[in-house]
Amino acid sequence: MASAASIPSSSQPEPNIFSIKEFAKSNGDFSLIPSTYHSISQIHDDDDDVAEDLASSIPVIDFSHLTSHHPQTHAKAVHLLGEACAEWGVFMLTNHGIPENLVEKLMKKSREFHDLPIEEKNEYGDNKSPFQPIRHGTSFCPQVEQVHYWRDYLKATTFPQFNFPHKPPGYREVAYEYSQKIRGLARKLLEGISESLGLGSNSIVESTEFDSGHQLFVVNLYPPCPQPHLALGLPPHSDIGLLTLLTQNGIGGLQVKHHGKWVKVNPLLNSITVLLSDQLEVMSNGRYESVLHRAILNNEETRISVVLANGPALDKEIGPLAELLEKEKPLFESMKYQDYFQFQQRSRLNDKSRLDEIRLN
Ligand SMILES: O=C(O)CCC(=O)C(=O)O
Repeated sequence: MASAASIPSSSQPEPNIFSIKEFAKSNGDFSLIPSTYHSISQIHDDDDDVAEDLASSIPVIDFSHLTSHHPQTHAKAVHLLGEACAEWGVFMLTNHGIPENLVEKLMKKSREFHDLPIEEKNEYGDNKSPFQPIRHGTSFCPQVEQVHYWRDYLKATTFPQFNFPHKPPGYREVAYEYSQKIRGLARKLLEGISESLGLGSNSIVESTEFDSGHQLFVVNLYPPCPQPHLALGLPPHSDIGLLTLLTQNGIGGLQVKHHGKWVKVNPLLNSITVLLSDQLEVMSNGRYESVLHRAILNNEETRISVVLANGPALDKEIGPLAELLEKEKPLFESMKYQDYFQFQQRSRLNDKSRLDEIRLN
């Protein structure tokens, strides 16, 4: 069971924290965070610069244009999608058809899940296997980290088998509906992305066996942090799958790296943020890069983000698409998705370190 540790001073050992939410709750009004959460250097680093002016330049893709039967409208949307993938690796998806009230219910139930007594959440305690179907835990992988991150998570594999907690009542049903809808969106986006690469629309879907592909449903909770300038919710990293689709509870915190600067993502109302992930960088042979992103904190409000990582089938070996290799050399080694997934989930989150390991010179 999670024991609520008290704030450390120099003479106290660092606390062993099982849930940052419980830690924050049981410590009341504290103003200093444990030093094991100091993930941002106090010395100003150029690498940390935020380009305020670029936030409004994040591309917007209208899903209804992408699925339009009008050939010119569709072709223009495919072109814009290709530009967004090549230049940003992130975009906001509008007119996607996911009802607003479904997202509202999802956020409400996600909050209720994280508000359950710790004993109930511990039923899903992360046993360190990335293939455990439902996992609850804190930070990213505390066993291998030097510094920890100010977030708690629920992770569930929701495809090809749907796994999800039965508590709070109604959460499972809402999550099922949402996960199905997100898969549909991801499939259509992958078709558009294939076309934007000059390939047949089914190229990525077929070569990844996407219809039996893996989907990881992640519910992040970031409690208010008294020293948000010192800690991070999640450090810079790229995601493992093909496409990540993200929604949040109206509280900002996501930043993406663009041309060496951090850019805040301020999602348009009711939009879904789409992040290009590592398997897409591999398959496109580097034409479309996965986007480096991080979660920053605030000291006032609890942030929740619901993040669905849509990947290939776990047993599928993924490498640059054969059609692209007719004219160019492969930039990445091929690897089974399950090996990539397992390694990433059990390592320290660190930029694009996993992808760098399969990059060919
Ligand atoms: O909460 C966010 O905005 C980012 C979440 C994220 O990067 C992740 O879950 O991998």
